[in-house]
Amino acid sequence: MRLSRSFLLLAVSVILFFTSCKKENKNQGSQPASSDTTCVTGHAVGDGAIIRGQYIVSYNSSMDTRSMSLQRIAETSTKILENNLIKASALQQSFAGEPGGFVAKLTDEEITRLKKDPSVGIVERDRVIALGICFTVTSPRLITWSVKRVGYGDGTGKTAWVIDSGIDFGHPDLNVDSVRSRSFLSGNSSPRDENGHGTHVAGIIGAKNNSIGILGVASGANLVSLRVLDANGNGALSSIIQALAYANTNARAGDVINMSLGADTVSQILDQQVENTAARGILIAIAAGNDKLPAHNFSPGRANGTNIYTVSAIDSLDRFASFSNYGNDVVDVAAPGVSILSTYLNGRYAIMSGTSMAAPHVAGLLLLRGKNMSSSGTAKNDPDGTPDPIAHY
Ligand SMILES: [Ca+2]
Ligand SMILES: [Ca+2]
Ligand SMILES: [Ca+2]
Repeated sequence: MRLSRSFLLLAVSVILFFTSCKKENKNQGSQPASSDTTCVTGHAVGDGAIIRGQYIVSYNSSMDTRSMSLQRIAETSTKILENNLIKASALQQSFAGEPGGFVAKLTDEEITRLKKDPSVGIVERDRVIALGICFTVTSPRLITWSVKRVGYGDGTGKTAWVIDSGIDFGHPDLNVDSVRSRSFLSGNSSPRDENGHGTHVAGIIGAKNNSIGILGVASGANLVSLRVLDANGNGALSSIIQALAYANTNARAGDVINMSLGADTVSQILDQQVENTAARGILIAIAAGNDKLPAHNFSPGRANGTNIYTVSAIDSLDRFASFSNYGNDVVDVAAPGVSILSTYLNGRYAIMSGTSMAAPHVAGLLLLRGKNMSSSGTAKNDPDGTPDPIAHY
């Protein structure tokens, strides 16, 4: 039986990739596969590609934009553009957070002028993020091997912010916070999932303790959808930065942000947003990525600091997943990420693989335990020679 493996990597270069191999088999059993060699992952077409002419501009860190309204930030951005003889129509989006900034269409000459402006921090190219997803739709079972492995508890009243492809708002096994959910996709204001990846991640964190489906690590938690990936698993680096900025100003200390995605390069603006948000007491679980490479090559997994947990993947036998990124200069902990059963679009359930699935196990534990999250055992055959501790309640 061929099983899926989906993986999401967040590359800082603003490209996410997924493999594409969709299978739906309603009669399939729900036994987890111990192998991660089926359904080989690959880079999705377009992942990491430059979005021509589009740039992310952060304000100088001395500018306090965190408490400013988006309207006010947009006015400030427009003023910066005008001061540098750039037409206001260049402005695409603005964001608060730490650092705040904006997304704009710019020429090389305009960038040169902007970089000299003391109110500007960093100017980065915007990039495509594309996920390769591979999954098998299957039948549910109440307590999956992976949730049993890390431990679980009651997440009622706790909040996880899921930066991903959205969440299936109608799924009977999920408690979605529709009021605070947002889309950061340009031209699409719905935070509902049309891809399946975000719904799968959300279920691992907080599927309800009821008579159906599965049990999440922190069952019943409030799940906020911050949508940055479209139906095909594609998005932009600038959307991830905007979503994080929104969470920075709306989440509370003790809340958890899950980032099962990444760029295929480094983004200083994204890393700064992660580090400054975590410094506010908001806990952040981040997928290490699925490139079989050092995790320090990619944002936001490379971001380090208190309250930041970069997560590698293991299988049901505690073996380090063949696809997982590694390196304890940035990786903090391992969690199950091979053949993981969770919620899927339209009230269904599916099996996916990737560090994308490992991070939300840690997100659930962080909701329950915060900094007191423990570990149990270590990853076997960890390629960097320092076995990662396996996250546990
Ligand atoms: Ca359930
Ligand atoms: Ca780290
Ligand atoms: Ca390691």
